[in-house]
Amino acid sequence: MRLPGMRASIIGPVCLLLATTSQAQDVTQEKISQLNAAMRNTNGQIDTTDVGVEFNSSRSLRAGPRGYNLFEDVANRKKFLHFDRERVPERVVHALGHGAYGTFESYGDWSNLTMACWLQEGAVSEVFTRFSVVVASVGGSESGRDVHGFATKIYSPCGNNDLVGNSLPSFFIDDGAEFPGLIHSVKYEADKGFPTGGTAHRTAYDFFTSHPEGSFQLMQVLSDLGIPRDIRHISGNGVHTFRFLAAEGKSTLFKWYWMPRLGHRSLVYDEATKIAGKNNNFQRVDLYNTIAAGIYPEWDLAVQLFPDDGSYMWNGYDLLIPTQIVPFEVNPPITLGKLTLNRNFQNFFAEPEAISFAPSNVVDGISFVPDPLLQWRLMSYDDTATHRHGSPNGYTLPVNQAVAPVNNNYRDGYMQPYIFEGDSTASSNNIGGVRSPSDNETLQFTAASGESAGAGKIGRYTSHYDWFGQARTFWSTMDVYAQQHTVDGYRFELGNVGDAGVVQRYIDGILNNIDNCLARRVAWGVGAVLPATGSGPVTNGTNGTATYPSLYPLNPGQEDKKSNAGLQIAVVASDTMFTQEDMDALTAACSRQNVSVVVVAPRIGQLNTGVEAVNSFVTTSDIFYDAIIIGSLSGNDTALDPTSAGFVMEAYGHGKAIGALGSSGMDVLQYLDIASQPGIYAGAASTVANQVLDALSGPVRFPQRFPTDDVQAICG
Ligand code: HDD
Repeated sequence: MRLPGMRASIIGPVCLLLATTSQAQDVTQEKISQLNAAMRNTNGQIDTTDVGVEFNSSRSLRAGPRGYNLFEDVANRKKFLHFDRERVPERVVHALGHGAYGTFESYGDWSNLTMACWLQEGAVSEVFTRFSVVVASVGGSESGRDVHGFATKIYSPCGNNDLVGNSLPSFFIDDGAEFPGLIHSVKYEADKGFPTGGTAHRTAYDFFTSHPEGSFQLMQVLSDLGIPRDIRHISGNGVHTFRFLAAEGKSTLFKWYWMPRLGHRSLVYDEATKIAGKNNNFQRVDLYNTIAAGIYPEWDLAVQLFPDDGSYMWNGYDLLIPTQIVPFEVNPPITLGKLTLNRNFQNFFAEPEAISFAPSNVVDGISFVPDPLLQWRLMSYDDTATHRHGSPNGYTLPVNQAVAPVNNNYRDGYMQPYIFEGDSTASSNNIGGVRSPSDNETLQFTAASGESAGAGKIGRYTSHYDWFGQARTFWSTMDVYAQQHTVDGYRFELGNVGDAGVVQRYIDGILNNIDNCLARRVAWGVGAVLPATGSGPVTNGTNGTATYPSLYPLNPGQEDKKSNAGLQIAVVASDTMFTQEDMDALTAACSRQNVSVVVVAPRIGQLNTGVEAVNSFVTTSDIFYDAIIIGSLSGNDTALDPTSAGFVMEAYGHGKAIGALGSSGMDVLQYLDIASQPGIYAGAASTVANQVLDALSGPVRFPQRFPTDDVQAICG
């Protein structure tokens, strides 16, 4: 398997000894049995109170058919008492999320690196992955521009191991003490209650202006990487450096990544905002439906390795700074195993909502480094889970339970579900309670052997490094279309900040330190003062600014050919447009690549042509499809009705592949005045289907159609 943006030769050893299907079934069954023990099936059962007394909960107890309700309706009062408390606090960040179960399979024996049991030869573990967006509350839009969370709980035989990462490889701040301030600033403004779910406002940019270390992260969010099509096409990034511990305590530092086998796909901003309004659940629908259809997304677990000499430095890269990354081109990752998501949850509240992750949940063989962002995370997640579950016993909820045995003296507390036998409640003891492991039975939570606990004078330290360098590298790596989208991203955000002082400070203090032309273009678009030409660095491709293709996997040609599995193509039809024969030809070509063909017409149901329309122009919209095909027109028609034409032209404006079928195809495209543009195809159904499918796995979009700045005029 080649990773995006990498040469085959830099891939590390991939032992293809894949776990057998039966092993995967066993670990899945083990977790399912645990979940089943908690399942309740009320289908067809008689309604009862919570103490098992049958009653008709749909009618009030009243003093006669026209009389007052009686206080004595104790059963219904109890029902309300429960209903009024059905909501638990939403997560303070990453509140909006969804997820699925699956498996993790180790590609081989990684005992040279780590004792972690889920990374040994043939190891297969059940997992649950939750995807999320950071800022929006529950009920917000999954498609809004934001970092996406990618948290995986590995129910391994040696205990739960959580990998809690994001869709982007760096972060906004480098010290966890600033996290509450960061989150306060990006959430709605305290005195107004808006905007919810976005950073295009004053407090956010005031924070960003005074935190230049986050300039690289923010640029990534404002590029198309900040608006992924769905979560099957994002990567997961651990961001920090972590520590592997092998036998004898040998320490190797690592950074981890989930590399999507489907490649990366993103929206364009106009689509993202429209999807947010028309179906704010688009991403969870995509995951749920593809898994239900047997199209399982997969990611490779890749790690970059760094020798641990106690300095936490590698080739000039500071491994304790989470705002900075180590490009794959300078430290190629190796792939250790594969994550597959293959099973939908059964109950949204009890599973994706009730699950709680913590980067501190690691097994023997994985440990931490003194990165001050990570160190605060090691405390914050369990704390917030305790608040959210209203109890420290959240780890006993079925979705959180380890499949490994859990034996300890964590006793009592709100909603303790277990009845522990015996009188011993202390470790260690001599009267028959839990037994303490001997030193050679566990190494957990130890650092590299010989490392000292302290590293200098006690103090509150600020790191000083080249805050703008990696943002500049990212900027230089994007092609001109991606740069234009990112400029528009800055313009949208700064154009909504509403405080000219903050806007100017961001342009002069941050953007102009990254690239003078970028700063001038953004300033031009938002009516700010343009920084003087040459007052900031200029990256024009000739002055040696590094570019690393792996940083921007959306550039055309940067990835391996993408799989189209789970994508959707809309066919525009009507009572006189499109034939069943063409439908059969399209379906035959598309189903080979697991792509759905959805017929959209003025009304749902069977059309006069015999074709079945599953969506109408009222129930759906072009933004939900990856490409559009126009059915053949009957007779000598060449003109599309305005609704169909609007449907096609919006997709055209979003850079999507467009096909037109039959002898009318080319005429219709000429009528729409798009016939000579890239990504436009006309002809027989099977030919057009293959051209559109090729476009979807190749360039994906045709950004040449998007308007671009006159860079020469703005930057000189
Ligand atoms: Fe965090 C949730 C990822 C920094 C404190 N974080 C949360 C989730 C993800 C991340 C994916 C959602 C988990 C879920 O689905 O339940 N967070 C990250 C990454 C970070 C990061 C990749 C930087 C590398 N986070 C970070 C810091 C702090 C927190 C610095 C605090 C010091 N994060 C939290 C939290 C949350 C959380 C407040 C809210 C809900 C939860 O934990 O369970 O504890």
